[in-house]
Amino acid sequence: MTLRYYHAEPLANSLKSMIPLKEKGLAYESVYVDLHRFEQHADWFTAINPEGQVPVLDHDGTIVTHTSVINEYLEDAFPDAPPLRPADPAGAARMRFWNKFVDEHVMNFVSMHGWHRMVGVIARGIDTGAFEALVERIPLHEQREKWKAARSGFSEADLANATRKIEVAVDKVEARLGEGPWLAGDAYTLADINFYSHCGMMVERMFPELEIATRCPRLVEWRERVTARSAVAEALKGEDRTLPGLRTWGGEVR
Ligand SMILES: N[C@@H](CCC(=O)N[C@@H](CS)C(=O)NCC(=O)O)C(=O)O
Repeated sequence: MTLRYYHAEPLANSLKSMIPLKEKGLAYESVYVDLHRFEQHADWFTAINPEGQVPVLDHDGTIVTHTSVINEYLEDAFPDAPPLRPADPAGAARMRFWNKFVDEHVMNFVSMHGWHRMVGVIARGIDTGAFEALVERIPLHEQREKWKAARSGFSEADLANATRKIEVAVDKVEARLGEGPWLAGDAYTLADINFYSHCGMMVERMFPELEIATRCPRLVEWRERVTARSAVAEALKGEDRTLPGLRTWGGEVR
């Protein structure tokens, strides 16, 4: 049995499926895809994932893409490994409710601010002709538009709306954590990993104006519990080739 995981820096989507691999103790070959060099759009990579995005899981030749799909695939393909999905239908439904919430109402909004601050700087450093040639190679229409928007700068209205979505999300999670220790109930699940990777781990650093420490004390305490897990600490040690000044997600906020 071989598992190969194609990924970028340990944050957002790349972190979201790396944590379950570590939590389950599954040995895998790690293939770093350098997004700063646009390797995700290179022919060798689009031959593996025609959508030109990371992460990708290759399990004995079965290619699985999209993090929520990868994570449930791991649950089904490795039933003897420590589970991250509740066994009872109600618990599994609660976990999927939160996964859907993060995938649809959180991920893209935190991502927009990250792209505005980081990818925009990279994109503006490329001259117009070279940039147009790079954009032409991007398979997904939405990603082409996102690269263009990052280069020109997202509109103030879009950024304000994204911040509003994040405010709603942190308040919703804070309220939920008043009912139990983890998002789906009594057990740590894929839902916690999802919210942590896309928002929880960096929301204080990226959005100091939200004053998370006073506004969401339960979220902060939950974040500490997730960070303290050895599988999470292991995943966070992964390679990070982001220029230090551009580390809006994992480190400094510009
Ligand atoms: N829905 C996908 C989203 C994947 C995604 O947005 N990946 C980003 C990295 S976090 C990417 O590959 N970005 C590079 C690009 O689109 O050019 C998933 O859940 O895996």
